[in-house]
Amino acid sequence: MSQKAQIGVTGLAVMGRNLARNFARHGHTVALHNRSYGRTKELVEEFGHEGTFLPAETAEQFVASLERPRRVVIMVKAGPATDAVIDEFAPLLEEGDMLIDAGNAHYADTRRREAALKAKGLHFVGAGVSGGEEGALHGPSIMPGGPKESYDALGPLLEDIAAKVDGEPCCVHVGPDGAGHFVKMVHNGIEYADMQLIAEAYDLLRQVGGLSPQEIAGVFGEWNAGRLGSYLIEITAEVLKQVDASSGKPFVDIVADQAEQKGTGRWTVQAALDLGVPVSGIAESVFARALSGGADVRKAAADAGLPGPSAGSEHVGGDLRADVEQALFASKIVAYAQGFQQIQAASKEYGWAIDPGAMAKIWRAGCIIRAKFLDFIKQAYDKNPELATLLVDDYFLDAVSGAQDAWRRVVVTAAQQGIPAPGFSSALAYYDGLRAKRLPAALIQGQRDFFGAHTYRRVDKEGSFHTLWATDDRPEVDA
Ligand code: NBP
Repeated sequence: MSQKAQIGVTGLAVMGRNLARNFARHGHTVALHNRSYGRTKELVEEFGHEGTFLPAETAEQFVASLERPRRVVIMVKAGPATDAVIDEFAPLLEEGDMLIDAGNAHYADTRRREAALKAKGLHFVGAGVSGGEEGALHGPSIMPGGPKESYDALGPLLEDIAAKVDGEPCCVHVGPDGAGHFVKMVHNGIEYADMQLIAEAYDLLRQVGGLSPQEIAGVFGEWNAGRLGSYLIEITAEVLKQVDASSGKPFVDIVADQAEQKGTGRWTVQAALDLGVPVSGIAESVFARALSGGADVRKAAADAGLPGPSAGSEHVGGDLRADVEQALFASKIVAYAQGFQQIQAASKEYGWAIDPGAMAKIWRAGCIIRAKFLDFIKQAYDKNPELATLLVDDYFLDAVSGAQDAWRRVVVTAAQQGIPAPGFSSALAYYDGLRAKRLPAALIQGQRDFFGAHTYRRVDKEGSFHTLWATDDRPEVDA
């Protein structure tokens, strides 16, 4: 074969197909492969005019059509399918060739695959890709991990097809082995938290403020022009405007109120538990979806008539809309602060040396959480890459200081009116926990020492101590 492709894509369902078209539209010759040839054929028939494609029926033909070092993008169902594809292609590749897993793999799988392929002289790049099918076609946010040297050969192609902000690509080498998929996972976790907070804001405006979905769409439209401006706020207004054609009712009223999940939010929380990072905003959003989906438990509660507050009370002390905007912004800051803290903790744990400001930069377009707000996060980490938490950066400190009275009023109103607002209230509890001079953790240490002789540290001298409790026959010790 004379003509060679700069990049190949195997796995041509909706995501792979659009990524392949995106590469081709940017002038790259793209080798195509799919387990079943039908999808490959379809792509060439429908979109062959968009660029230069080299369709292959077999893995061998596909590999032979690629220039060296070979760059093979895998875009198949995450899990065993990815391993099957790696097992098929690895024996056909040569030293220095690259396998790029652009699916939603768990970062631990990526670490395992990278180590195994490194031993064979191959470069394995776990690349997070966000933006769904539209993003894949028009410019996703791309979070590639893997060896730094593979980025030299791969980065320019990925940067070509990535979303751009002021000409800058939303793609950067995140860090070695599983760093890219880890960051993509946390991106999705933050997305869960963002969506939950927006949903709580809607619920309060509707239930307390008595606004209709159309009116709330207007409120979100206004907010979108301000500091909350983001893709998720924008689409929320669109969803709330929608009227169901068959019933004439607001669309939001005819949808079953049981949120589903594919699992990346859950992975984020599981990883955070292992790292000991309190991502309460993300966790509450995952649990809120689980609660909504627990039809049997919700029915049992409804059947038993679990009582709510005896009398509803008005929102007191401020304008509800303005207060909810403040609560939403402050809670969002907390969720992002927690997510970035998780990225920093993992970076330290695995030696990834991730630049948090660069993550904020590549999330500014192409991905689901794209927002104006990310510019401020980037600036905060540019000023201080070691920032312990975003909450202490001047911009965010000012924002939460300005929001906190309204934020507290909103949480009070939600509690008094019996409206669940786990995102707003847990974010506020986290904020108060961080700023507390003394936490009741001291009492927990006492309890632990009492029942398990786990010892404690003192505020006034160094060392570990155990107290001789009334029921204890061990002596008081400086352990
Ligand atoms: P799917 O996740 O639906 O996977 C379908 C593709 O996987 C087809 O090409 C299929 O081949 C291939 N495949 C399967 Br299934 N088992 C295989 C095996 N054992 N060996 C070889 N190929 C196999 O596709 P998608 O929705 O395009 O998503 C692709 C990846 O991108 C996933 O990891 C997904 O999580 C991720 N992602 C998706 C989105 C999105 O919005 N959809 C967004 C971001 C990331 P076949 O045609 O022969 O059945």
